[in-house]
Amino acid sequence: MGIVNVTPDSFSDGGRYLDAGKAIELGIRLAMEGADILDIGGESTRPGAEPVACDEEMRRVLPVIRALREKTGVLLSIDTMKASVARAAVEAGAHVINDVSGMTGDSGMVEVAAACDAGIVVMHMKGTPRTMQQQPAYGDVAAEVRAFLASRLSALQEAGIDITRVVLDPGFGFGKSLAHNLALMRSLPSIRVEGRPFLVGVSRKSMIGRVIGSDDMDDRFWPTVALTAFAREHGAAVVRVHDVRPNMEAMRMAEAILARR
Ligand code: HH2
Repeated sequence: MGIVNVTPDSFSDGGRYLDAGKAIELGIRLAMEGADILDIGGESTRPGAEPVACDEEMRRVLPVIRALREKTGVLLSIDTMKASVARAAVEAGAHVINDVSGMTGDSGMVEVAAACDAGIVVMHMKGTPRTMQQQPAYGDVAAEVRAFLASRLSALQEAGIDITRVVLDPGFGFGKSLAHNLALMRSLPSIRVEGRPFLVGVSRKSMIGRVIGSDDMDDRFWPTVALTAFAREHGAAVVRVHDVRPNMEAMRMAEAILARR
């Protein structure tokens, strides 16, 4: 899954693709590099990020979705916590709804998901982007994340959603310390629920900067690739990344070793 951030303030590429033309070019390039899915977002979820108004979020993402639907053959995902943005994005051609609040942030989101046949990414987050990194605390982080994902899966099922549409995401960096993120990565196989596949999003995240002791975004490129291979080996079906080609190749290598493609 290649990341297309149509935002001024994303943590690693804010402002670079705010212009629709630049975002579309990026999406086309990532598709050519081998992305199977493009994740298009118009609101940063970095720690402390300010919320974006619904109209503005739609203004950013809808033209990009429409153009990428026309110009690429890959699946398109809308990265949003707002039901109205998700609905408009699906109408514009998005195939997947990726909601970092696990469909808890907007009371209308489950209804939107139930009314269409889009794929769904359910992610765990503790708190909101504004507050989530203020000393997150857990008893057993893996058990708590698993319990949340299981409860969301049940809620979606109760709303009439076929859970084979759902991909689960532990939410790396969303209300988690470095120790929590590392524990979750180690525990991936044990937090699987109902056999649903995992999406892992660690690309360029600060957990990498902390381990390698650098704040430079460029220094996070290779550790991201290493994490992709690790995540694939431990059961991730989708990795959400800024740099598609090297991460896709890392996945292919892990798959060749595991011979389970
Ligand atoms: N991470 C980010 C955004 N959306 N969605 C899922 N499912 N999983 C993730 O780990 C995830 C996500 C944050 O990364 P990015 O889009 O690069 O930054 P920003 O939120 O600042 O735009």
